[in-house]
Amino acid sequence: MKGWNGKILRVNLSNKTHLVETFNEDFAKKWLGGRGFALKILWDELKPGINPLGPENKLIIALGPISGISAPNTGKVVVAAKSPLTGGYGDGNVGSHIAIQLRKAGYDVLVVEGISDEPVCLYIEDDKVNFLSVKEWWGNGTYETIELIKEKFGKNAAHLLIGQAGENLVRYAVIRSMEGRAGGRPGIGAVMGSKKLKAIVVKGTKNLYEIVADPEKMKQLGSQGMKKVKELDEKSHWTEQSTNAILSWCNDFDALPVKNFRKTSHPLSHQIDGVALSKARIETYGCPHCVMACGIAIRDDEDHVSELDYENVGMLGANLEIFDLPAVGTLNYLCDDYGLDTISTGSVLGFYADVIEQGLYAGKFKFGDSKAAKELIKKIAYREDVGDFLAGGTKRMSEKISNNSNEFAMQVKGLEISAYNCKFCPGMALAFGTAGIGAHHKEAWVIMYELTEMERGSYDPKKAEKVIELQRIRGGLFEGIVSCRFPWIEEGFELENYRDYIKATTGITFPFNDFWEIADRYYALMRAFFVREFKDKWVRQMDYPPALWFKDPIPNGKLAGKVLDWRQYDELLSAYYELRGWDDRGIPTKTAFEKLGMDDVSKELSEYTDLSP
Ligand code: PTT
Ligand code: SF4
Repeated sequence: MKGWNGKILRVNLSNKTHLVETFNEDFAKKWLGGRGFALKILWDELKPGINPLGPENKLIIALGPISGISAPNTGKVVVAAKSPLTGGYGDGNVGSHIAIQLRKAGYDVLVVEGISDEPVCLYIEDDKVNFLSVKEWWGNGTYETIELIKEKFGKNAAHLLIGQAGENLVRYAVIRSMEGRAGGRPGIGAVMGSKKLKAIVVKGTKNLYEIVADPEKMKQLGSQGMKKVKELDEKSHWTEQSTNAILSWCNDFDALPVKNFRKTSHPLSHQIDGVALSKARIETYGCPHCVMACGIAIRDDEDHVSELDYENVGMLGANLEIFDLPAVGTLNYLCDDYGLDTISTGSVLGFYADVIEQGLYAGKFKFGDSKAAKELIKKIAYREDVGDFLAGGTKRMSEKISNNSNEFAMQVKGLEISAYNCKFCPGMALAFGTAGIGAHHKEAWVIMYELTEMERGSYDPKKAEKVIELQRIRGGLFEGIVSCRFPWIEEGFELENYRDYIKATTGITFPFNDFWEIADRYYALMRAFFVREFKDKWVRQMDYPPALWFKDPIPNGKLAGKVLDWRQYDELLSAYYELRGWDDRGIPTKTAFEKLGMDDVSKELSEYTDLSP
């Protein structure tokens, strides 16, 4: 087999042992890599109902067949586990040198099991696995820990690590890496913390191209691709503002989250938009092998260097009505240092200010108060006072507050919605509703098409088709090959390039339809995972966005009064299910599973719920 090492390194932190398992080409072709490998392992090995923060959960770090290879933007890894935030399958995509080093160490997947009796750093050097006691690192923020890692292992050591939020089991703690890289929104950092695993460091010495089917071809394609993406970026100037270019666009189209998603634009939004960010830039950060580095860092109001992406600015800025870029920079820096997801943190604080304003909860926090937001972020990371309550995420908070507060807790399946306000975007609302891990824009960013190429307010089933098309590309292909999707989405670097890379690395020609079938397998298995966990509590309504988008119209501007319509959303959801071959509860039918070669999943799921034929 070429393209994959064919090896899974399985490490047990409870008894400090490890073993190496192999997989064959059939497995690799069926699941491709990254998200696919993680999903399949977690489905097969986790008993339903286990505590995501207990010893039975497993932390997966997974590569794809091109991650780490010298080609555009391949320095990415998938991190995954059963999510402590949603209770379903959860994952994230992080830029890290681990993409290169784990491959050079000879593995495609690292599975971490058990719980250590003391804080450890897992240090992998080819076939040597070291469990290093790092009691003195426990309690440190991520920036200090990265410095300690560099001191101990050298300045280029490939790492993944957590901050205090992961240690204290905040349900939306992320895993961090390098300057400004973070991933695993559904609490994968808390899973790492529950295992007392402060950091993972990997060094490998094998030749990266040893497992490549046609090394010369791959090197040639890789360097041509890097040159091409660089040229495309020079023409598009996308990296001048990077992801934050979208902020003024969302504001102009009434799709910006402002004041816990109640408003859709704000007259001060220009103070935190892409132009403002670009002007404030003091440094640029990027992932390994990136030729269009998108991380714009500014000096925040406490003199830290803080890297800001759109989601961070949208959720910690506009959503909290904080239109002061250095102040937003500080909130972002704190989230990075403690290892908190910025999207969920912005949503939790927005919801908290909202329930206080509505008189549903006693507290002093108000929209626009960056000083208080700073204090609250610290309290969340340490679970101090009200921070313990906020650390559960908006769904758990609303369940405790009750009084219909769930209507404006901005989440789907427990995962907080990212920074797109969909009061008048039915297609994007469907994308959030049906994203495999809960409300994440990474799967189907249909809003761009909905606002530019489609009739915006329409519930045309074509929108369901588009959502599936994008889920296949973004949530399937890019999460399976494990490479950054920005060259494709932002610079127009064609998908054919990735098909050619896979051919050169694995020797296998995957027609696009094979990629889409693999992607459909991911979506069927993510859904099966949720259904197996929730059993008879699984209902179609778990694919609904919050009621606010249906009940609370856009307050002002040219779209004043616009809001989503329940009946039509429900019809659009039915169209989506039909296209996927799922029943009207949103569960794949036996036939759909069979078509994807997943009879085993269908059989097991039948133990928990009646499947439609
Ligand atoms: C991603 C989510 C995003 S998506 C952002 S900004 W974005 C937030 N970033 C955070 C951060 O920073 N610090 C922090 N403490 N929390 C954060 N939470 C939020 O996490 C990220 C880039 C970006 S920037 C995006 S869109 C693209 N995402 C990709 C993806 O998902 N898959 C893929 N194949 N390629 C992608 N390329 C782009 O990567 P999650 P990163 Mg992230 C500081 O992981 O859990 O999916 O959440 O990984 O290395 O930081 O790169 O406007
Ligand atoms: Fe990383 Fe941004 Fe480059 Fe993608 S474009 S690889 S997210 S720096």
